[in-house]
Amino acid sequence: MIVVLCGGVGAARLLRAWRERSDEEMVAIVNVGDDTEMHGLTICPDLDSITYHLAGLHNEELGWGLRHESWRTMDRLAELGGDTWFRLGDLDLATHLYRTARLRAGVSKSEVAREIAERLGVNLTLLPVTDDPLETRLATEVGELSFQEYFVRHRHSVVVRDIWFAGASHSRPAPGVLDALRSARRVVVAPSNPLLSIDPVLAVPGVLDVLRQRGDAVAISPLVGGRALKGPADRLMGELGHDVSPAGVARHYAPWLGTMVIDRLDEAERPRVEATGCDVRVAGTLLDHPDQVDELLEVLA
Ligand code: FO1
Repeated sequence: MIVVLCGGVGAARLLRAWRERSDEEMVAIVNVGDDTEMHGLTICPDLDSITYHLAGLHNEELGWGLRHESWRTMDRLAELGGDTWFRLGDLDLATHLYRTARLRAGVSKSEVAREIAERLGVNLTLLPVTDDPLETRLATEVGELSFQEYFVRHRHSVVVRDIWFAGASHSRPAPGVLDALRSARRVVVAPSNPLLSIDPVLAVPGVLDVLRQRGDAVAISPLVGGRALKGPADRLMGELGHDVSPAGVARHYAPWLGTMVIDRLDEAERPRVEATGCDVRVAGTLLDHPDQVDELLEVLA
């Protein structure tokens, strides 16, 4: 069995490519620090991004949400003077309505994620890293923000001074998370934002211990040619004093990382990454060509 530590879209694309090429059992352990409440509804963007991608229902242009989406509810809400900076599509709303009702009925987030994935025909196990409250918070130049206020409302363009995961220290791993991490043939860290997507997963007590004991996790660098594949990882790493390079990511993961996969474009970075103490593999990591995907999956396998 393969376990993948996941944020949103970058992880979703990797899982989709992998699922298309392999029958091996896969467990995605998913960040919940981006989860939010809007209009009384519980939204889990990373769980939903992965579910929608694997179901083939994702919205390619937006990079989030569902394809063939419409926005009549948001338009109406705007007419009423409601808050519409975080846009919930008419179809996507069904997911949030379903999830919120189930949570209110006392069902756990992980069970609801399983139900939604099953109904949409997703054939891998999706586990939110915890069922307990865990919220990514950011200290920024405009004050303290939730993840979605930073990411969507401020378009991740304000300077960040600190990041923390409220509730993490009291949270428990969701059922199955630690067992999957212990028994996996391979643990892979998706090319997700290290500070915003992977760190909240690592902040759940028990996760880091298993990764340290194993010492063999394989991470794919989310930085290629000094830039993030998507989102603000490059900017954020610089703002928070990290080296904005695969070596900076490897150093951040160093206490538990076994192997770092860097993109062919960054081959010259190999010695700097190796100096952090991990093995290095070089492959095309952009998942934009079938041959590259095959090669990357071979490296990860
Ligand atoms: N991203 C945006 O840029 N604007 C939005 O209005 C927005 C709404 C939204 C609603 C549901 C959902 O599951 C995701 C949504 N996202 C939106 C994406 C989300 O903010 C981020 O992509 C992830 O949290 C980062 O992984």
